[in-house]
Amino acid sequence: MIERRFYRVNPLPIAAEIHDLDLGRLGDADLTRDLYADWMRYGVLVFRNTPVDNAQHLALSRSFGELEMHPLPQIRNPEEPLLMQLGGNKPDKAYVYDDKDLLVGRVPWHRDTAYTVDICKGSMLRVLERPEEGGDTLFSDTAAAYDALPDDWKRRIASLQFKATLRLDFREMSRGVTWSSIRWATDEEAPGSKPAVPHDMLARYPSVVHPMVIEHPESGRKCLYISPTYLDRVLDVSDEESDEILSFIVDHTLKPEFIYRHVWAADDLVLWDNRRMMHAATGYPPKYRRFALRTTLAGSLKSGRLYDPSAVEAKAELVD
Ligand SMILES: O=C(O)CCC(=O)C(=O)O
Ligand SMILES: [Fe+2]
Repeated sequence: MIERRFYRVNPLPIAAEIHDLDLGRLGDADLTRDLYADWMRYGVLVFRNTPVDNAQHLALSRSFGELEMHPLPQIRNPEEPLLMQLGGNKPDKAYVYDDKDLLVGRVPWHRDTAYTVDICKGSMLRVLERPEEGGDTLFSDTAAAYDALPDDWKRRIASLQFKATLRLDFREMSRGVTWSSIRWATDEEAPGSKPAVPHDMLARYPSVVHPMVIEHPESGRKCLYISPTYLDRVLDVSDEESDEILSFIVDHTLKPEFIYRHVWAADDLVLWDNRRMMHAATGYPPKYRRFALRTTLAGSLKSGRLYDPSAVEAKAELVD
């Protein structure tokens, strides 16, 4: 454990735990500076045993930047729209993976809001109701993954760009999935689970383009900026080459040495740097409940552009 003025840090191979944070000091300039430096150092901060209410969740998040509402209005918390919510009384559609795992709330590898031009800077998640089984969150450190790439791969991808598109039906995802088959659960298997979001909603989010490699604006470290869940293809190469590059890079970033698995305990809060880390949710059996709230830190990288410049990016206010 490393002692800081208002908390202690326990560095893990990937990520670091924050213990004994003095919430009474929130907003204090020294505390904010220390926390921010640790966030940049470790990429993921796991605040253990830190019971917060919604106002404190927002206040702690604001120590790391300006907040924004989630671009998808249907997952904003009705009382506090700066919080997005997962699960609870509105569980996700249940899927059956590999003909055996019946799960809700599984989310394959991604970066938050990677289907927008301005990918968010980070997110802070708090799980208020935990299932008895599953419901873990995984993180991959794409700065460490970049550093470990062979030099010829670093050169090969240095100036490549990829196309990304919002997808909410997991059956349509291809990259970075960790199953070989997927189908919707039947009503007998998971009664009442709701269908995926309608396509007119998706049409409001035209495809975007991002660089494969970014230089982190604060640490200067290079990061593999891919977001497998929303990834369509690499631009300006053949289909075969795009597949070859993405298979290699996605497999590489998912090697165990770059991954932290967070098993949620009561009163945990987890903050990730969305520029450096990608993440995934393992999901849980639909007989259990899980309820989570998350803040989103506004993006500042401005790395993206619309794939089709004539498509106007729909603003959240336009959505009913
Ligand atoms: O449910 C989780 O553990 C993580 C879900 C997720 O991708 C997110 O909150 O951004
Ligand atoms: Fe996410």
